Formats: sequence, C-alpha cells, structure tokens
Amino acid sequence: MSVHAAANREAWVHPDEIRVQFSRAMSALYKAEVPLYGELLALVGQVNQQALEQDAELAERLQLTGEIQRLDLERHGAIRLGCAAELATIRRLFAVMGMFPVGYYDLSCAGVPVHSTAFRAIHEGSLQHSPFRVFTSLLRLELIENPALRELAASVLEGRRIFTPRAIELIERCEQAGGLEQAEAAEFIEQALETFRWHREATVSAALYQQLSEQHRLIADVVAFKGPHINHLTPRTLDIDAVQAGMLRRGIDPKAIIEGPPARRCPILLRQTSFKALHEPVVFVEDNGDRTLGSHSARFGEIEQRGAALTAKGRALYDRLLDNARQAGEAYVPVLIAQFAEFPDDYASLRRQQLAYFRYFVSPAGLAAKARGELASDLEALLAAGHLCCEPLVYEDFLPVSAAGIFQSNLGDAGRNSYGHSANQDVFERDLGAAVYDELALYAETQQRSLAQCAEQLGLAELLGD
Ligand code: OOG
Ligand code: NI
Repeated sequence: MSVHAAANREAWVHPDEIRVQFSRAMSALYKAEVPLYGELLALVGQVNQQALEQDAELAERLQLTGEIQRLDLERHGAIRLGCAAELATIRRLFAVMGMFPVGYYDLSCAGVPVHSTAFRAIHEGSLQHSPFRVFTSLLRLELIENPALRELAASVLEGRRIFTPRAIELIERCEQAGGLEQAEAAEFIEQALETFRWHREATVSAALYQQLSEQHRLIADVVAFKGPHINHLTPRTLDIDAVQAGMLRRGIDPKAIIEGPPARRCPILLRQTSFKALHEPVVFVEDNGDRTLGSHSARFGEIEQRGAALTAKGRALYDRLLDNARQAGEAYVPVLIAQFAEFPDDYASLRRQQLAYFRYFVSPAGLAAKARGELASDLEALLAAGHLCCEPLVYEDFLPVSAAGIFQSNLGDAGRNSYGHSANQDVFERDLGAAVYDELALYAETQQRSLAQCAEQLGLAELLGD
C-alpha cells in the first residue's frame, strides 16, 4: 500500500457504510421501477409493527440481539449473470461494499440451468450494520443442448458490458488504495447501481428471444438483455402467514405454497413466498435495425421470514423431513407439518441437541454474581443460574430447494425436471476467481466469539460451546 493511501485511511468510507447506502439506493430504484414492491414494503412494515406489539417476548428477544434495528433495512435481491467474467467482476464490485460470496447452490438438479452463491457481509458486526444480501446466479450455457444456439448465446453475452467504465475504475481504485473516499463512494454507488437497472430494450431479435425462451425462459432472461436487472428485492417479515393473508386481501396473488419449513413457535432457517412475475413491455432489435414490441416477465415480488441458523446436524434433519414431505406428493402442507413434529420446537432443545447456533450474552444477574464471586464456571451451569442467556443466530443464507421453487414459480411451467446431477463448485469458484465461504463455519465463529466475549466479561478463562 502506498504512503499516500495509508495517509488517506481516515478519510475512507467504511465498506459497511457503502453497503447501507447502496442497499438504500437499490431499494429506491426498485420502488420506482416496480410500484408493487413499495406496496409490499408498506404491508410488511405494518405486519412487523403488529407482531412486535402483540408479542412482547419476541420484541424483547429482537431487542437483545439487535435485530430490531436492522429489521427495516433487511432485504435481499437476486441477479442472474451470463458469463464467468461478469461473475468475477461482480465479486470485486460487492467486495467494495463488504459483501463476500457465501455458500454454493446447485439448481441444475431442480431443472434451473444455473449455479449460485450469495454475496453478503460475513461478520456479525457488519451484518448488524446492514444484512443486505444478493443471491447471484451464473447461467450454465453448457446445459443448452443445441450447439448452434449455445454458440449464439455465448457470442451475444460476450458482446455486452454490464459494468460502466467508471464503476470498473472505482473498483480498481478501491482495490489499489484500500478504500474509497466520500465523493468516490457516492459515485461508486451511483455507477454500480447502473448494472442492476431494468432495460426495456433487448439486445436480440424477437426470433432469437423466442428460441432462447424455448430452451428455457431463464436463458432468455439472461441472454436477451443488456444487464442483470435485479429481479426481486425481498423484505424480511416477522410473520409471513399474516403478510400472505394481507396480500390476498389486497388482491395480490402469492404462489400457493410457502417454501421452507412449516410455521413454528421457534422459526428456523427461512420461509419464503413470492408473487407472479410482471409482464413488462420490451423492445426487440431486429437484424435490419427495426424495432418490434414484445413482452417479458422477469421481475417479481417476494417476502421472507427468517429463523434460527441450523448446525450441520440440524440441517441434515431439516433436509430429511423436507424430503419426506416432498416425496409424499399430495396434501403437501399437512404432510410437511406432520413431518416436522420431529423437529424440536423450543430453543432449549434446539441448543442442547446442537441443532441450531446461538449467541450468548451476560445478564445483569451474571455481572452481580461475578461481583459476589459466585459464578459457576461451565456454560450449562451459567445458563441454568440465569447468569448467561442466549438467542439463536439468525439464518443469513438461502435454501436451494426453496430457491428452485421460487425460480420455477416465476418461470411458468415450461421448465424441465432436471439437468441431472451436475453440481460443479470447482468450476463456479474458478469463474468467480475465489472460493466461497462455508456458511456453517461463519455461524460457528460468531457463536464462539460470543462465548469468548462472555468469558472475558465474567473473567473466566474459557467458555466452550458444544
Ligand atoms: C433467484 C431465486 C432464489 C431466493 O430467495 O431463494 C431466491 C432468482 O430467481 O434469480 O431469490
Ligand atoms: Ni429471493
């Protein structure tokens, strides 16, 4: 790092702050582009307010974890990229705002020709500042069977530039200098936003759009447009069933089934529902330069309710129960509820059976006991005495089966069942230019840091989880 850069460090805008501002700008952009999103935000805000008023315990818990402050900021978006170079550059763009690739999702086995990761903050302090996430998929052109069409799609993608030249310059500047100053950060946000904007004008002819669409609607969505328009922006609700009911009352039609686990007293992972994609007018550009009008549906609404992050053991149980319910086929929801009777639904059991990750806090009683020299030394005894308390860590990631359900419900039923098992994390990481973070390791680290902090506050040598 140059001397000049080091001297400027004070002036740099923190990546967390760039992310807060970018997420706000993205929300404003999407509200202007898709008014239904604004309506959704209003509904979710109302429902969340009610949930907090009606459930004092929930309000208290969210206060303790700090989730209450981040709730109104909390949302995720999704984009679909066309080629490796785009994925590698988007990684560098997100890094400027403190977002890193977490997890690998193979959706080809569910008939969607993409694989994906989620860009998000990875430290609990940064997540608290802004939990903004972007589910980012890369199209797998190799799954197009027709070689001529595959070539054509590849050459269309090769010719497009989804980043503004100035955005690239600012990414490079940030990488070289180590940060961005106020004016640069503001410009970066403006320039980066351009990548996610909707473009009414397609890059292909109506005939090519049709051909791509017949291969897979998603292929047309990626290949035929100028950039990876953000296709939804999802607010977090505290009560997804109430929002679903509210949507119906307002005449907005959600998909039939809420993805994820059934409703529970102690929410786990992620429950999501979405609303049909809009039909949007587009303009195709014919080979002779003529324009023809058409329509495309890409962008939709989605809401989600987040619960506890599960350990590998908890996740294995979740996957097994979900799979059982899906195998059963008919009467999905009652079967799902029956299956999940096996999943403990109180936080004490989730913790004791090591099914979920937790964050630990020293209570006022704990500090008083320390002052009296009456502290127990192991975790269970401290919890039993009320000297420590704990709250589940919120799940910050996504679920592949849910994601496939969301993709499919917005692609119509023209999709296919499967491309066979072709998960390929190595190729994805090569294209990305980096390894993805292991989400379970991140939760485990957060849990461990909270224990270390408790130990320090209580003057204990060590507190071990698990
Ligand atoms: C992404 C679908 C997945 C989620 O919340 O699981 C997703 C897409 O349609 O591009 O957003
Ligand atoms: Ni989503």
